[in-house]
Amino acid sequence: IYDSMRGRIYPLDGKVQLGGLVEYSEKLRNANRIIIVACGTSWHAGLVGEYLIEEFARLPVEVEYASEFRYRNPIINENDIVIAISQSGETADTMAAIQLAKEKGATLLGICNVVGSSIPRLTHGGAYTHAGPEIGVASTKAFTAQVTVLTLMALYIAQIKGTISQSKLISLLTELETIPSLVEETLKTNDQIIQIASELQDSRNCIFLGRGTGFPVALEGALKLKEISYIHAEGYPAAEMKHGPIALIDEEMPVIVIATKNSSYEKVISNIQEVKARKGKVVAIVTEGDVDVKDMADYSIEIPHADEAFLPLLATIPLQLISYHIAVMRGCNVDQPRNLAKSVTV
Ligand code: F1P
Repeated sequence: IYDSMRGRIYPLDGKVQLGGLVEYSEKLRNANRIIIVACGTSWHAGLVGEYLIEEFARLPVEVEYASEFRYRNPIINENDIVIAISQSGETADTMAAIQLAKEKGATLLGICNVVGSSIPRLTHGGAYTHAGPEIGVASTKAFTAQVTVLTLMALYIAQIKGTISQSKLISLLTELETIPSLVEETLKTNDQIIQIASELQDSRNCIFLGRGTGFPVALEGALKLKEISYIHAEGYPAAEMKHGPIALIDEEMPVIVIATKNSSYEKVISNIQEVKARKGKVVAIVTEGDVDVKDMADYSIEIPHADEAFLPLLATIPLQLISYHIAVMRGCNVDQPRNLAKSVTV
């Protein structure tokens, strides 16, 4: 029952339709909670899903590392919906996690890229991301495709639960249609990012900060840098900085901050000031035309304005490009990083 027709959106009449979920609309309406299980980059996409589903559909979501979930004794009920996210559809930990959920009678949905892979066969329904083959080991376009499906899923569940107004839904779906052109716009930052990458290439450590959905994006930015350039990097919710990581900030520490104009903008600005006061080097991802952050940061990368719900789809791109260019400059094999496998099947 996977959607082979792809997710369809109808901005004009304000309806979302995800082929592989239609049959589970009653389950989704009546579910007590959603548990998302995934590993690595897919887990970060799951966190974005949590923020969006809770925001729009007001349904509790837990996001679990499949590699941990499978070995503990988690509470799973028949009214739970368990969503497995996996680019390859073959990750052993994610498969074991949904096997466990199946035994407890939960409804299983999948978000996978590889058509006909094991996870779509193990789950009751779901959606393919149709991102095309990932050539490199590190997941990139699969991440933004997973986030797109999760965004649609959040709006779909909100629609069937009646937790979103028709006018808001229509405005978001209409804007969603413009995202591909905004992505193209964002890719034009590439030359500027090469400059920034050349400044950062010799760093030994790097911190990524974000708030709201900018937080999972920060985690994903840090993971990409670790995976392909072997620079030690950590992502934190910006507000957590004062609870520990701030001790790491000095002139040797680049801090990449998602500082776009959204509901947490003012707070992120004060985080940037805290970093600057300790001589940290700030690279800010900002909304087009924002001169205030530009003046504060050492480097800033402008991305087009979009609704907060779509921030991860745009803000992820400069972070992936930073990692890519740093890895190339350091002579790393970006397609086949050491010690990593495309799908971890053991
Ligand atoms: C999960 C994952 C990837 C990572 C690497 C190892 O894969 O952690 O996110 O980039 O390839 O595996 P998947 O379950 O999404 O296929």
